[in-house]
Amino acid sequence: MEKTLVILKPSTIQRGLVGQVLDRFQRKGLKIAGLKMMQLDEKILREHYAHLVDRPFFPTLLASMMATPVIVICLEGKDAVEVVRAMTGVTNSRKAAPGTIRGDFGMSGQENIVHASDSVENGMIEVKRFFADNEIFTYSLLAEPATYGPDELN
Ligand code: FUP
Repeated sequence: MEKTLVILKPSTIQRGLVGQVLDRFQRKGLKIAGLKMMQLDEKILREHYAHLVDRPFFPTLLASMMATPVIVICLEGKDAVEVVRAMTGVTNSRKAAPGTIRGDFGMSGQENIVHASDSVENGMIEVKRFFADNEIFTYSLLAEPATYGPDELN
């Protein structure tokens, strides 16, 4: 099934929201295929945010993402990328719809709680960027037959 990368950013760690954010993904029915804490550095962030390196806010984005360790999560499920992006909400938390993670937990464009892959292709690239192959697990959830209909499990 499709995989996507989520990062619980330093704002989530500092504000004590790790459990609540992770709980939302599990309640939705997404499977945790990988999860670990890591300290990001400039090298991986320049790669991850390559589309933003020339923007004026990039230095503060770097500092923000390195302020504490982060928690990286690989979530798996049908249409996982689209589902997780919808749950995340738009970039600026003040504009994110209530009911989304950013909309419910954030007040900032930069300190916006989570990163979520924005396309299926980037999901695959980003999972590989943050996880070694042996850190991604394949297993069955007993709840799967109650989570999906049979024709959704391909
Ligand atoms: P998103 O896909 O919603 O995470 O948004 P982007 O890839 O455009 O931005 C990545 C991160 O850069 C955001 F999560 C926060 C930061 N950012 C700013 O601080 N200011 C901006 O104007 C845009 C992005």
